[in-house]
Amino acid sequence: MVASATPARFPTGRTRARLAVVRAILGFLVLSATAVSAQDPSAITAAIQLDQAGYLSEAPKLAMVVAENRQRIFYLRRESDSEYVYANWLSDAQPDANSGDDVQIADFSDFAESGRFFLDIPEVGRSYAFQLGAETFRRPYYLAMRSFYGQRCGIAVDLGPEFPGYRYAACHTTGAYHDSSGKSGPRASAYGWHDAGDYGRYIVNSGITTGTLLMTHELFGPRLAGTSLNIPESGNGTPDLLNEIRWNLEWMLTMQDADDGGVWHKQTSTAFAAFVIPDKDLTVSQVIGTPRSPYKSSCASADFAAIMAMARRIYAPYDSAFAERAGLAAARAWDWLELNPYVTFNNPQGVSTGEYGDGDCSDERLWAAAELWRTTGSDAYHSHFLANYERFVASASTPSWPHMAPMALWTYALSGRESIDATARDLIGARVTQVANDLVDRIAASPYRTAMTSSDFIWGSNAQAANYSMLLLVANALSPDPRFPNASLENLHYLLGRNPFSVSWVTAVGSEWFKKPHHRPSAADGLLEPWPDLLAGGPNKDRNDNILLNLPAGLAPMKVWSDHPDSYSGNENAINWNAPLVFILAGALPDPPKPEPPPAPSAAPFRMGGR
Ligand code: G3I
Ligand code: 9MR
Ligand code: ZN
Repeated sequence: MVASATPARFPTGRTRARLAVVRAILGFLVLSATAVSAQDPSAITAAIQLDQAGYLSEAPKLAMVVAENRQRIFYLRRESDSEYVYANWLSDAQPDANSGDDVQIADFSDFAESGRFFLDIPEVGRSYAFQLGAETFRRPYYLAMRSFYGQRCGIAVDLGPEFPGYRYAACHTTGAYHDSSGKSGPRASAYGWHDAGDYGRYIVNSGITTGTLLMTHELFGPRLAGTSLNIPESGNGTPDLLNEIRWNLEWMLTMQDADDGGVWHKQTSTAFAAFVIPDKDLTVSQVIGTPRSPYKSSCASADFAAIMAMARRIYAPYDSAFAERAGLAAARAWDWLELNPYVTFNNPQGVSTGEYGDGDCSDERLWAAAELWRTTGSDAYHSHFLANYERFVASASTPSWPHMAPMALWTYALSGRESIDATARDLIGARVTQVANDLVDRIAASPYRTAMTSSDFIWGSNAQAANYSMLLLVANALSPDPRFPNASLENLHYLLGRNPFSVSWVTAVGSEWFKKPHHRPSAADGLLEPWPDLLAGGPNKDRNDNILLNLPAGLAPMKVWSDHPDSYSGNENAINWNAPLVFILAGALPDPPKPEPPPAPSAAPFRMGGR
């Protein structure tokens, strides 16, 4: 008996009959022969690669096996008593170009029970235990979103009894205007999230991050309503997702020049901080500009306008005064942008923190126009969008910090506004569906069942995997198709352990997560485990740091990764990477039994001030 080359998602009738026999005979033999070794945790093998958090009962459930010792059959056992519950064929091994591995697939999609289980392959070993159920991703969601609390600047942070010792005092409380900003003297330095493993705050990266999180609320808010993030604001009547985002919005608002409405690019020290805990970094957090008039940059101002327009409509039911403040700020940033559309940013002399430089801000501007129109319905924004969107459609795929057109197109198509242009809506919808269909096919054809192509393995590749899934979920919102959410889960499984390293790339999620992020608090706090809930940048074939450069030559793209604290181009965390993780985890949660949607935003157009 030979396993089929491509395992059918569900065994065919004949396979089922053969399997029944196999289960009867081998199930009995293996039960008695390997129950002991299956219970023995030392039998856990990295050769069985699976989502260490687990799978949804209703979705496809695949694990990967990369072992010299080719086996034919795998068993599923209950964690509590190692009882055998299911068996199936392993697929033939298929060569995977991204990793260079020969991958066998263990498909247990037709096993629909809930609980904790592990896979057992005689002669290979057993897998980590994982969960099956509808709520599998509730805790990963909680952890991934709560990681933003752990990135807060300007306030004492304490993860509490759940993670004892993970805390720091209020940090970076001294702010100033850098010469390049066009202003001078001390200034506020409160609020915001540390960008990554460094302590800088950057408007451009805040833009995509906050936009992704606000979209999470707009698409999946009701699923999250019951999940407290256990943050200082919890219980104040506003959803915790919005409470956490507000911390960053308040910082972004401080970055708008009150004199003209433009927005500075970043607030950081002039060089990256030493590897110390946040409150021990005593460098001054400086507002850094272009460094000639007009000092503010177009990409930052456009991202800011988009975010504040979103905040205008999303916070209206919870805090109307704040929503109005955001709306006013958005309109002013847009007006500045009309006068200054082409001001790009490069690090001024003497500044070596992250650049987030982007030579073309027209996509960010498109996003601002789309969000402003979605919130206000105003013709001025609409005509900018309609005059400019078309050239972005044909190449639109996933967003990234320098490429925001996808977010612009998505929000336009999702707006639900009556004044929507039908041609634009249909063009965008067709493109999103086409890309989603292509991704579904690509995932199905890839032995590791990811959407990743070899060119995706660059700095932050894990976020690219998450963003592919985000696109699939947006496509599902535009035109529902169960293949889209199912495919989105496949990239998530890759991130949570179904990868050549058999590692969960999210700290504190799964059984064996990466341990040494390029994350200053984790490196400096003296605690054994890293801070929880951080997504690693992931494999990076460009090898932009010495750790990756020193790995063996000729590694396949998916293998260029090392769990080393100095590998900032593969093992750092970043807010714009954790954000799509939050989005896709929210997308993997069940709808609430009795849907209680948050109060709908008022149907009347919002006043943005001055318009
Ligand atoms: O856009 C090109 C693409 O066309 C090309 O195919 C590809 C091949 O290498 O490169 C792409 O450019 C990359 C660019 O990011 C856009 O994604 C660069 O190679 C790559 O070096 C660059 O990396 C950025 C890195 O900063 C260096 O500037 C990362 O995206 C960005 O996430 C990272 O951000 C840092 C901040 O500067 C500081 N804080 C930490 C944060 C995360 O590491
Ligand atoms: O710690 C920095 C990290 O946050 C950035 O992503 C990375 C790239 O800009 O730079 C890191 O800082 C390193 C610097 O670039 C080179 N010297 C060593 C620094 C710390 O490892
Ligand atoms: Zn700080």
